[in-house]
Amino acid sequence: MPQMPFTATAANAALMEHHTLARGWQLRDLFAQDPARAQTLSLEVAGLFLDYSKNRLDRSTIALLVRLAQECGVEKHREAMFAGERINTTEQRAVLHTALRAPRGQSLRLDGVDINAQVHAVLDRMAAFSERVRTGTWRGYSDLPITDIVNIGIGGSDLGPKMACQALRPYVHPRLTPHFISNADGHDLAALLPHLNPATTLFIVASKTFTTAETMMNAQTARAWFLRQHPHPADLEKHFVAASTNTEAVQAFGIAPENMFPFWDWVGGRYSLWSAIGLPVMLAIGAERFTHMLAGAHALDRHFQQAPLVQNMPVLLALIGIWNRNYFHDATLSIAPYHEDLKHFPAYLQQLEMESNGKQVNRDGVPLEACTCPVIWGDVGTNGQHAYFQLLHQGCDIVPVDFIAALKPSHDFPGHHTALLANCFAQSEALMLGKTSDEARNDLRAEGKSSEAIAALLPHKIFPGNRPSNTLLLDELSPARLGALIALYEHKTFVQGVIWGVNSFDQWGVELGKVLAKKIHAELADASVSNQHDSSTLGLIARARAVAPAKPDGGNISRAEPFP
Ligand code: G6Q
Repeated sequence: MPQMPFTATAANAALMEHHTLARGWQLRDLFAQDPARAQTLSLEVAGLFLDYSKNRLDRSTIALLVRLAQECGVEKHREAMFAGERINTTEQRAVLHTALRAPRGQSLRLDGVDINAQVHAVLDRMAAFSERVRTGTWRGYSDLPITDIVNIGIGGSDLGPKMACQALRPYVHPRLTPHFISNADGHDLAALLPHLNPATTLFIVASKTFTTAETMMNAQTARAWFLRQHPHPADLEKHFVAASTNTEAVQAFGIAPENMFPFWDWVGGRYSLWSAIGLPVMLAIGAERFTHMLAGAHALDRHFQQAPLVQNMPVLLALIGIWNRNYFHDATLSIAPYHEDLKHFPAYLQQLEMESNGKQVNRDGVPLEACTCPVIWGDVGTNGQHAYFQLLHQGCDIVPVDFIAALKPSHDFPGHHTALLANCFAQSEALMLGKTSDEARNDLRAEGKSSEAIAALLPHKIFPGNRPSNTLLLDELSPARLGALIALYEHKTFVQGVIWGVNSFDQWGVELGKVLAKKIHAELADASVSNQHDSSTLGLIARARAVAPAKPDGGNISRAEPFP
């Protein structure tokens, strides 16, 4: 049966009508009319507290949005995902990242294979390896323990582990420093390698396909650097391991099967943190804490599967996003973690949501009428306040915000954390309340300004308010809470994908990027190659050739001198 767009549901018609009322609501009035508003429009799950009361909605809006989710078959699709149906239809793949965090012994078979046993066998190997590295029994070629871990991967093979290692940095083993190299741009490797001792460095080549150009280039450069300083290929095995699904390519690179940690095609790149791609995280925080992260995510999985839609945190987060995007037409969503350790979280969500739901056709390939994923962006508070928050308060576009904070800090410097939380709460309050002309005038009078000064300044001091936000509070930023937080957004993304009608698990735009540059790369590397291009592209190629005459790519890392 062809897929029905959400715009054709009865719930959408009711929501459109409801929106004609809701768009006139003022949040400050809604709060004044209902003292229990925050209590009604909030919930707590797996150590995460979500207050969604500062959105332009009420309980009747939520009821209609839940109807929308039901009419779009969210429950049926959710069951299909957890059961291992091939819901990634363009690649004919199951989508089972939830199986990666299911406790040992849960029965889950895919094509007759017990994937729970497979998952735990790899987790056990990762744990044993991590234990050896962390205790120092895994030694480099000069019999010294490992001090630096360099993850070479990109996209889904980079953003998750990089975000998690930063988020959990208080838990990182004191002898180990994780590094992440992703870009084709050699500047990153050139800056890092001179600071590394090859004898105590472990490289993880992380690539699901083991064919991604950037990763392969960086891995080859790292390998060449290692061999230049220690010309003993037999010792590579002490310093290079892989996380991949492609055994042949890993072996061809020269990494032995026992140093490869596998995963499976039913794990999407951006959902792979929980698999062998999480190896740098496990090395950094230890297998036990990694298990806590998995358990936090699993707690959220169970909640997502079992809680009624109206009390289901990822479903609510998704529906609020749909309300903002498709009814209020807000084109972006800002992520504002008030926690320095979550500084890579906006970039992680950017990939999760935009790569999953940045689509223009539905699962049947039919062009969509309604908009899909908003632009996701953001940075940590309070830094954002001193930069782009101006636009959030007084700009022409309304930008919904997800504020994220942890109640307990992991440091004990007096005053800092209270100030941080105060800023976080004050921003969402100010965005919601705004400042009326009367309030602004009173403030200016209280400052002793003259009538002329008040008249001149007043328009600048008015804040429209009524700007929506969610606030997510974690009791602390522990491995378990981080796991729950990530799973929350994964399932939010899934629910939105179902309602928009897209396949959230393919990424043809990424595949395009993987082939596009090849033609021009050949022309830059070999002046005798020329293809047809527009005049702009030809001009750019000519400029690049004029500065750096074409030469075979060998990678120039002359700054990477041997460790003294
Ligand atoms: C994620 C995408 C993409 C992918 C990278 C790296 O969902 O598919 O970001 O993770 O392109 O791919 P490899 O892991 O295969 O190197």
